[in-house]
Parts: sequence; C-alpha cells; structure tokens
Amino acid sequence: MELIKHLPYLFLFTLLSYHAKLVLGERSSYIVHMNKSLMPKVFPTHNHWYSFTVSSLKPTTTNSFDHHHNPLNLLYTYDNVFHGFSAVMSKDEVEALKKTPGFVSAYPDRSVTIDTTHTFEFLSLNPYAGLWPAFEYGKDVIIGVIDTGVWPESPSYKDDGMSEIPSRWKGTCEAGQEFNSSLCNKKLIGVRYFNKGVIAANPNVTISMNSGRDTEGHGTHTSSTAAGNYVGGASFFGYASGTARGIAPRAHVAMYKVIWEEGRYASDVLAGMDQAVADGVDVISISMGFDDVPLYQDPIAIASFGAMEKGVLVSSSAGNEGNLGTLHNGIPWVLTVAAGSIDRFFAGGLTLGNGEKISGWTTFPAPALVKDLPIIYKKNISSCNSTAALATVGYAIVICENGSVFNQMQFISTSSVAAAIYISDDPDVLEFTDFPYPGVVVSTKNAETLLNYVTKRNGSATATINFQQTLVGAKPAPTVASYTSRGPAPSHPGILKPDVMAPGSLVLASWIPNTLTNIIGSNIGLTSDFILASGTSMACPHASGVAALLKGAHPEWSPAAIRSAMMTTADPLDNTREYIKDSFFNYEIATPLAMGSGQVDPNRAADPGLVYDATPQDYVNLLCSMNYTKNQIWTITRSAYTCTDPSSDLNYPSFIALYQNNTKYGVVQEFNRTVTNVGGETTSYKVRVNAPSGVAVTVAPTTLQFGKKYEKQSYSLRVAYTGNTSGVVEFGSIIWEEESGGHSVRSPIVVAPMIPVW
Ligand SMILES: *[C@@H]1O[C@H](CO)[C@@H](O)[C@H](O)[C@H]1NC(C)=O
Ligand SMILES: *[C@@H]1O[C@H](CO)[C@@H](O)[C@H](O)[C@H]1NC(C)=O
Ligand SMILES: *[C@@H]1O[C@H](CO)[C@@H](O)[C@H](O)[C@H]1NC(C)=O
Ligand SMILES: *[C@@H]1O[C@H](CO)[C@@H](O)[C@H](O)[C@H]1NC(C)=O
Ligand SMILES: *[C@@H]1O[C@H](CO)[C@@H](O)[C@H](O)[C@H]1NC(C)=O
Ligand SMILES: *[C@@H]1O[C@H](CO)[C@@H](O)[C@H](O)[C@H]1NC(C)=O
Ligand SMILES: *[C@@H]1O[C@H](CO)[C@@H](O)[C@H](O)[C@H]1NC(C)=O
Ligand SMILES: *[C@@H]1O[C@H](CO)[C@@H](O)[C@H](O)[C@H]1NC(C)=O
Ligand SMILES: *[C@@H]1O[C@H](CO)[C@@H](O)[C@H](O)[C@H]1NC(C)=O
Ligand SMILES: *[C@@H]1O[C@H](CO)[C@@H](O)[C@H](O)[C@H]1NC(C)=O
Ligand SMILES: CC(=O)N[C@H]1CO[C@H](CO)[C@@H](O)[C@@H]1O
Repeated sequence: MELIKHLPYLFLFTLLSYHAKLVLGERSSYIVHMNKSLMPKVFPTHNHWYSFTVSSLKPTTTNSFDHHHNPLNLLYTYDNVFHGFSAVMSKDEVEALKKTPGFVSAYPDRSVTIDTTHTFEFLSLNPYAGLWPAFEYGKDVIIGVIDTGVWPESPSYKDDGMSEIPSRWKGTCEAGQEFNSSLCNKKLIGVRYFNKGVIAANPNVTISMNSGRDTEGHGTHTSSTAAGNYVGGASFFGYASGTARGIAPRAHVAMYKVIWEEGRYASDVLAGMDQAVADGVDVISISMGFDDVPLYQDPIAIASFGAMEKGVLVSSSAGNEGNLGTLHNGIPWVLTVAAGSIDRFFAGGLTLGNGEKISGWTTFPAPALVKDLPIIYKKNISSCNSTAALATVGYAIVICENGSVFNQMQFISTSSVAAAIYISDDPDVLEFTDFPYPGVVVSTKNAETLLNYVTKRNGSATATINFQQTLVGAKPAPTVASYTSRGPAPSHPGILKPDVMAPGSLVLASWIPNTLTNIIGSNIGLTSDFILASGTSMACPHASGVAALLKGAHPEWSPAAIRSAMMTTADPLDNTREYIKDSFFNYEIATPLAMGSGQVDPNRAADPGLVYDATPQDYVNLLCSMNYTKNQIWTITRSAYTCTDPSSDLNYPSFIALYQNNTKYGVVQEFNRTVTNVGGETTSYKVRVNAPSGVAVTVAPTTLQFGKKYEKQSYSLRVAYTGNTSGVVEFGSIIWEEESGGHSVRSPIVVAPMIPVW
C-alpha cells in the first residue's frame, strides 16, 4: 500500500534527500565499543588510550595529529553513555583492531532518519489548575534536544520570566559560524554542534553553517514545541493565531546539533547524546531514528541505555512510515511517541450563490479576493490534469474531482483560474500546509450540497471563498495520523510500542526566518517565524515537554516511572468520548500498535496512583533473554552485567502476546507485573478487564491492597488466544480502579502476529 503520496509535507521525506553515502573509497567511519576496565594503567585517560589504539593501527599516519594530539582519523571519544570512539578506518584496520585488548564491538557509522499553538489547550494544560501552575511550568528542568540546531533569535527563546540556570548545569554555548556564544540565555542555556562524522564520510565537504545555528528549521520547531517561551501574536499566515508556547514553557533548553544539510551520521548523534548526559540534562528529546537495525547497533538504543542509568528519560519519535511493523525507536528503555491530529481545522468558508455555506480545508497563506465568481463544473475539465482544458475556464472557480489533489494543485498553480474546489476524502490532504493557489478541499459528503446547487443552476452557479479561518473543537479529535509508524517494533516485538500518542499534525511552532516556507502561484515566496509542520518529529517534543513537567513535579521518579505515569493515564477516547480512530485504516478504532496506550494526558500523569517501575538490571535481564551474544549485550550495557535472571517479562505498563502465523493453537502467555503505590497511603485497587475478542484474560489476584506509600504489590496476567492466526490483531485492556474512586491505571493488551525481527 502506498502511504504518503505527498512526500514534501513530512520532515522524514524532506530530509531523506540528504541521505549521504556511508562508505567512501576504502576507508569509512566505524563506531567502536571498548571495555574500559581493560585500559592499561599507562594511559592517564580514555582519550589517550583510544588515540593510541587508533594511531597504532596505521604507523605511517602517526604524524598526522591535530592540535589536540589526536590522530586525524579519530572522530570522537565517548565516555558517558558508553565507552568507545568513532574513527575512520579501513576493513583491515578494523580486523587488526579486533585483536587489540579491550575491544568489544565495531560497526559502520550509519545514516539517521528524521522523522508545532493550541496543542497545550488540547492537552488540557491550563494556567489556572493542574500540572502547569502546580509545578511551575517545568521550572528548573533541562531538556536536551538532539536535532538540526536552533535559531537563537527566535522569540521562543527569549528568557523573560525564566529562572536562573540550575547550578548543576555543565554545558556551554559553543561559538561558531554566525553564532556568538552570548546568544545563549536563561531559556537557551546551551548549544553545541557535532559534525566530525559528516566530514569523515565526505572529506571534501564544506559545512555551510559550521555552528549550532539551524538552517533547516526542524530543531527550532521541535525545541520550541517542547519548551518555547510565550510569544504573543504568533500565526502561520493568519491561521492558528494566538500566543505560542511550549509544553514546558519554563523549562531550560539545550540544543545539540547533529543533523547537517551535508549529512547525518550515527557518530555525530552519539556524540550529541553523550555530551547531553554529561552536561546534566533531565530529559532528551530526539525526533529521529535508525531503521532496520538491531538494538546493539542502534546508536539511540545504546546512548539512551546510558542516559536511562543516569536517570535521564529519552523521548523519541515512532517514525513516519505508516504501516504495521515499521516503527523505529522501539527501544524498551525509551519513550516512543506516535502522532495524532489536533481538534483544529484550517478553513476556507465557501458561500454558494444561494446562500448555503460549506466549510472546506485550506491553508492558502493570504486573504484572496474570490467573490461572487462563476463555478465551472464540466466532466471533461474536472480531473484538473490538463493545462489546455484549464485554459478554457477563464477567471472562475473550477471544481476538481477524481484525482490526486497534490497533482491537481500543480496544474491549478500554473493556470489562470481564480480558485479551485477540490473534492477529496484523502486524509493526507488534511496535512497540507502548502497551498500555493487559492482553493479549498471539500469532502465528498459536503460536496453533495455543492454539486446539487451547481447542477441545478445549469451553468450560472457562483460562490465566494473566505480564507484564513481557524476552527477549534473539530470532532472527532484526536485521530491517529495516517503517517505514524505502527508496531510491533522490529527490534524487539515483545514490548508493545509505541507507548503513547501526542499531537503531531499541523503543529505551530518557531521556524527559521530566512528560508521560503510557502509560495503563492509559481513565483511569490513567503517566509514566516512560525510554521505548521506534521510528523512524529512534532509529536515527540510534546511528550518530552510533558516528561519535563513530570520530572519537575517528581524529581525522584525514574525514567520508567515517568513513562509509566504517561502511559497508564493516557486517554484511549477522543473528544466525542468514543474510542480514538485511525485515519489510515479508514477511521476504524485505532489499535495500541498505532497509538500505544492513547493520547498523553499531562494533568492525570502527574498523579497516576500506581507506577510500573523498572531498574537498569531489569533491562539487562531482558537483554539476557534476547539471544544476543555477550559482546552485543556489552555494547548496550557497556559495564559488567550478569545474566543470572534472564527474563523477557519486563515490568512494562502494557502487554503484547505474539502468535506464530497460521498455527492451530494460537498463543498462551503469562505476564508478571509489580506496581508501586505513588498515590495515597492506605488504599486498594480492583481490576476491570476488557478482554480482546477471542482472548481469555485471567488476572490474579483481582484486588491489590496497599498499607502505605511506595509499597509494591504484584499480580499475574494470563492471555489465552485461540482465534484466527492469519494476521489478525486483537486488543483490549485492563484497568486497576482505586476502590475509593480516585485513580484508574490502564494498560492495553494486544494479540498480534509475530513479525520478522532485526
Ligand atoms: C571487560 O573486562 C572485565 C575485566 O576487567 C571482564 O570481567 C569483562 O567480562 C569484560 N567484558 C567483556 C564484554 O569482555
Ligand atoms: C558577541 O556579542 C557581544 C554582545 O552583542 C559583543 O560584545 C561581542 O563582541 C560579540 N563577539 C563576537 C565574537 O562577535
Ligand atoms: C577531494 O578533493 C581532492 C583534491 O581536490 C580530489 O583529488 C578528490 O578526488 C576529492 N574526493 C572526492 C570524493 O570528491
Ligand atoms: C486525467 O484524469 C482522467 C480522469 O481521472 C484520466 O482518465 C486521465 O488519464 C488523466 N490524464 C492524465 C494526462 O493524467
Ligand atoms: C468539453 O466538452 C465540451 C462539450 O462536450 C466541448 O465543447 C469542450 O471543447 C470540451 N473541452 C475540452 C477542454 O475538451
Ligand atoms: C441548461 O442550459 C443548456 C444550454 O444553456 C440548455 O440547453 C438546457 O436545456 C438547460 N437545462 C436545464 C435543466 O435548464
Ligand atoms: C539465536 O542466535 C543463533 C546464533 O546467532 C541463531 O542461530 C538462532 O537461530 C537464534 N535463535 C532464535 C530463536 O532467534
Ligand atoms: C511469574 O511468577 C511466577 C511465580 O513467581 C513464576 O512461576 C512464573 O514463571 C512467572 N512468569 C513469568 C512469565 O515470568
Ligand atoms: C482470518 O483473518 C484473515 C485476515 O483478516 C481473513 O482473511 C480470514 O478470512 C480469517 N479466517 C477465518 C477462518 O476467519
Ligand atoms: C505473519 O503475518 C503478518 C501479517 O500477515 C506478517 O506481517 C508477518 O511478516 C508474518 N510473520 C512472519 C514471521 O512471517
Ligand atoms: C470515474 C469516477 O470516479 N467518477 C467519480 C468522480 O467524482 C464524483 C464525485 O465528485 C463521483 O460521483 C464520480 O463517480
């Protein structure tokens, strides 16, 4: 199935064009994991050891050292999220390296795939009640954003109202091209940039903006979504206007630029995450991912393990590939975020000559004069795919139907018609922010009124279109975005992913002001300080902002506890109080493989009642159950671990049972879970089961009694599925309901086919 027909509208696709070559000639970049406990005592630091190791591989190059006395082919040394380095080496050198003491593993550097003002209200964040005022809007929390850099002059990074920089902060504001270190302030507290991986892969490359300054917009958008300051009068050419602000508007932001117009490499991403943890961030927001790699070769999985051990929650995007089993960042120790729609509709008001009104979709970026013009509807023109046919329309409104709106727009843009009415139900059209010519998109249902009127008038129909209307409270919302990548996660299908959904479609946030964001006709370029963008890249920083608010509210909670709070309180219902629908699957009820536990609900997440916690050792036990080699596990854990208690049954706030395709007996699976009481002192919870169809769910015990805060209680859950094993996905949930009525703690249950694993 072809998913997204209009590539330019999602960041994933715009950035794909920068996919750079992995290998250049004989030598290429490798990421190398080392056993630091085997470092010979003669080396004062790991940097010395790694430099020596690299230079000893090739004696003839030992004279080429840079001013820090590093061999030129050594790119980075890593010491926080794992131990090792990246370097440019030949295959022979890598073979030689494998024989040196302390070597653990090496794999080639690889390219990463990148996946915005009303969204805070949609998430029920409110200045008068709940999480925002109670916990001071994320005050003192630091969010590290791994991205394309930042536009520091954007009003979202003004620091009025910000508290002092926390004294534990160890980062800096690195100067560079068009970037003065005085550009940081109490909002944007740190900026660093990493591009040795890009340069190693493309030695002749000229880095066009060699500093933390954003030339692509993505990082400015994601970081202002997570923690932008208040900006009055923000809008996208008159749409979505209001006061823009991030989800944690009082949190501090640190930007780590690792994505370059000239390329994007794992070694640079690792360097950014390693430094972010060393600098002291509380939450890492990373809107990108590596496709088709096992966990032990996924730089985000490796770096986030080290971050998790240091108490840093990593929030990541699920990807924009749409289909089942395409999700990336399905990493058991990170938060994986899916994208949904917002209850907002950008409208062009269509008023017919008889006074009837129809609302259409548009983001045409200007007030256009389309008043009492004739409507042309002729079968041999209405496919709007012929320049010659459109030339016969003249200055009138033409109706376009039965085709790709995206293609039709190209023809309309070069025609001299006054405006177009496109008839389409394509959900992807509702992601369009690029409307180069006056027009509106009308659903086939609303088109009935239009076509009735036009047919009756027999050639004398007219209409008026008003642009720049924004309607909020659209229903139903949210719906799962068509593009969001679905689970199961190919890197480890045994943990249900994604975890939660957050607003990702048509998010308004800051942008770089020096590039064209829109075009009118074929030659009038427009720029904007704010744009609407769509993708899981935009959903992730919403969740990162919520995680920052929770970290501020509960500094003692582990990353697993914060994730659990977000998951068990997430809302599976939309604003009509029906189950959330999936726009890709014809608006059927969305499965947890699309949206995880549901739409993140920050106010409820602050007070979840119970949490499913997990320690670093629990993740080690999971890795030990995964048929990985010792070195593959070490590559992730990078420190001594023991596999005394291998267990695939991680204490996770959701359940997935996988069946082998076309087996007769389905699947029976048992799960053990332990919940910690973070609510009141003495309390009790009773379970309510919504069993998936064809599934017998048994929970024991069915009541959990707690005598005090932080007490733990365990239960087991058994899933027995005997239904259709030809690709069917069934889903339900269990809810632990507090008997005094305060909290309810929900976990989805999914039965799904086994998918091929990376
Ligand atoms: C790393 O070295 C220590 C000895 O210092 C050893 O116990 C451990 O097994 C080594 N790890 C690997 C993966 O080789
Ligand atoms: C950085 O900005 C400050 C304040 O605007 C200015 O005084 C200083 O000269 C600038 N430094 C550089 C290197 O441009
Ligand atoms: C890099 O530049 C050098 C010298 O100009 C040239 O010989 C070499 O072919 C270039 N390499 C690539 C990959 O373009
Ligand atoms: C234009 O659209 C019509 C109707 O969809 C189709 O039959 C025709 O092949 C299209 N022509 C071109 C050139 O694409
Ligand atoms: C469309 O059909 C009408 C009558 O059937 C004809 O007069 C007109 O020229 C056709 N227009 C085009 C662009 O083919
Ligand atoms: C529509 O107009 C055409 C030509 O202008 C005429 O031949 C036809 O009879 C009209 N049909 C109706 C229903 O008025
Ligand atoms: C476990 O790994 C071994 C060696 O890599 C492989 O041969 C075997 O098929 C794997 N088993 C499973 C269940 O994946
Ligand atoms: C759950 O716990 C019981 C009792 O400790 C144990 O027998 C069983 O093996 C556990 N199940 C799993 C899947 O770990
Ligand atoms: C099982 O599900 C598949 C896919 O949904 C369907 O094509 C098939 O007819 C079902 N088989 C039975 C026996 O219901
Ligand atoms: C099982 O079936 C599903 C859906 O038809 C498919 O995506 C998956 O690849 C199959 N699994 C295996 C292991 O072949
Ligand atoms: C051939 C075809 O698909 N025709 C459809 C064009 O669109 C109109 C509605 O706009 C339908 O009624 C036709 O069936």
